[in-house]
Amino acid sequence: MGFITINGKKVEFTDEKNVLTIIRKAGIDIPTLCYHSELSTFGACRLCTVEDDRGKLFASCSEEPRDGMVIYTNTDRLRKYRKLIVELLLAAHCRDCTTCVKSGECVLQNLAHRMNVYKVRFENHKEVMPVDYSSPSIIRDPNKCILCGNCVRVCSELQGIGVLGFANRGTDAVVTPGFDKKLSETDCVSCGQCRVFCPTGVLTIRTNMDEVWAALADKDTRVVAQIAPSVRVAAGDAFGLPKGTNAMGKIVAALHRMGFDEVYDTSYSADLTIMEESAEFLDRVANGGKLPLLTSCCPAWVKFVDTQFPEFKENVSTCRSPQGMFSAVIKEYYRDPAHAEGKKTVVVSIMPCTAKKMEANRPNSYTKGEKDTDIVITTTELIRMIKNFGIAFDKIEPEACDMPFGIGSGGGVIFGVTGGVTEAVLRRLAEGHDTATLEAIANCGIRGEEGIKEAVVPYNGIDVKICVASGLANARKVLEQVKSGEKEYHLIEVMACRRGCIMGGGQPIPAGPRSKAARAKGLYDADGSMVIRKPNENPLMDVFYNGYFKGKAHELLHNHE
Ligand code: HC1
Ligand code: SF4
Repeated sequence: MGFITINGKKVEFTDEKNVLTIIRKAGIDIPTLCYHSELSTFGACRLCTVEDDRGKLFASCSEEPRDGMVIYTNTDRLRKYRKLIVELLLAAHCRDCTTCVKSGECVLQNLAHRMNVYKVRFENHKEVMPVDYSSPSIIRDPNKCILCGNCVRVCSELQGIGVLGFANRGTDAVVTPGFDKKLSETDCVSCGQCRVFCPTGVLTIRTNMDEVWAALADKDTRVVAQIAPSVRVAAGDAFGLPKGTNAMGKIVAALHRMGFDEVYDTSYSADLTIMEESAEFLDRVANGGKLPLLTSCCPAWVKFVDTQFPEFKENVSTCRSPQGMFSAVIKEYYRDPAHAEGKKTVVVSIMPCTAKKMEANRPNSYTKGEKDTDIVITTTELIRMIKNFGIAFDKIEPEACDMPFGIGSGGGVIFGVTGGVTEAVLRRLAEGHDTATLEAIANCGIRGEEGIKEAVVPYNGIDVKICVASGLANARKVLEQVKSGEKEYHLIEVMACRRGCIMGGGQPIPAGPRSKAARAKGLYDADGSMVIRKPNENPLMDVFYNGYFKGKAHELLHNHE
């Protein structure tokens, strides 16, 4: 423990790794473009530079705290220094702020405003580079790059893939995929985490909002929405609701106002996933099938296995994701002329995830030659549509989902946070449904912030060994250990994003470090307040397996290649 004096005030520190963290802890908003607490320190932008009592300038992100240090964060000299940095960055930056998707949320734009840079004194002589539209999920516009390196570090350090890197030197330096490839030609898994960490508008979500408006405007089209679990605890961020607020009822109401004919909760098909995946798991255990079983809901993870660990392909569950299952079920229902009433059906999936756009376009996301999910929009696009429609989201009264598919269990809702799929499987397999049983499952080791979690759960005479990982760099570690024989598991759940879909690449960019915890709590609270907590106790499961869809589970709920 020690003290440093910041702007004349003594501040205590303990194990903070750099001066910048202590400055922020003291409630001072020091600017940076390249620092992120979850990534290695790069020290490139120099905006977090501070001045000490002897007039020395240093970047606070790369300086270890020392007891007795005296620093100033906002002297006249520092203001001029930072303003010049921003001016120089803008000099080499494209100037289409009015139409840039990032406008209003761009860190560089905000800094220019804050520092009163109202005119860029220098001409931009940089050659205009082509924009990469090749990915179904992410658009990459290198003309807006400020070389902060965040995307490079996220993709290699958190996701363990390393699609992006630096090339060339000096004023020719750029961030690009290797050999100047397009994103679609690389091992990019469409997770969108580079977009979350990009401070400007280089990496943005490929949007599909106009297709949704077109479907809504067509009177001969039935537009059906499904809303993923984690959308409900992030959408409110954009409308001033407290972090992690469960806004599901408001989202449903907003979609009804916009003209959606039916609105559903993806938790319904998450319950179907649990029914199918637990059956597949028990079958593999009983009949010597490939183990460990790897979950298949997260498309970025599935692509990661395909490209990085093809030897584990057969371990991946054959279950479609909840998105895929729900869309296939809706489409099948309305293929029946008795239900269709002469209308065409368009399924819009509202997801926290950019990779779901890629999943919807995979060859195995078609049934009977028809695309299951027609359009995927992210939470961020949903927010823009709600704003565009002029809905006062904070005031709109909540509404319930529609029928015949409008019931999901709490087990389905917690899919949105890492460990949720496993927890729901364990609920399915447990005999009881009393609070003590559910609490014992919740406390078996699969909840919490760690990137890799393990649990051993006794079931039918065997000790079921489970691993839950989030972040693909962690998933790589786990698969390497399984490969080398160092670890042995029966079930491995992976979500590509840190803490799962709540931090998906299509979510609003979290404001502050508490967002992750607040979103997770929002989902666990939503689960806790539900009458039906176990997927197998959702009354619509029986309706599915013994009613209209009897005998169709295999065709609709599984991948067939
Ligand atoms: Fe997810 Fe899933 S939990 S993958 O993170 O299995 O996107 O929220 O919808 O499909 O249910 C995402 C979330 C989501 C699917 C479910
Ligand atoms: Fe890397 Fe994910 Fe970005 Fe692709 S979308 S470049 S995998 S961080």
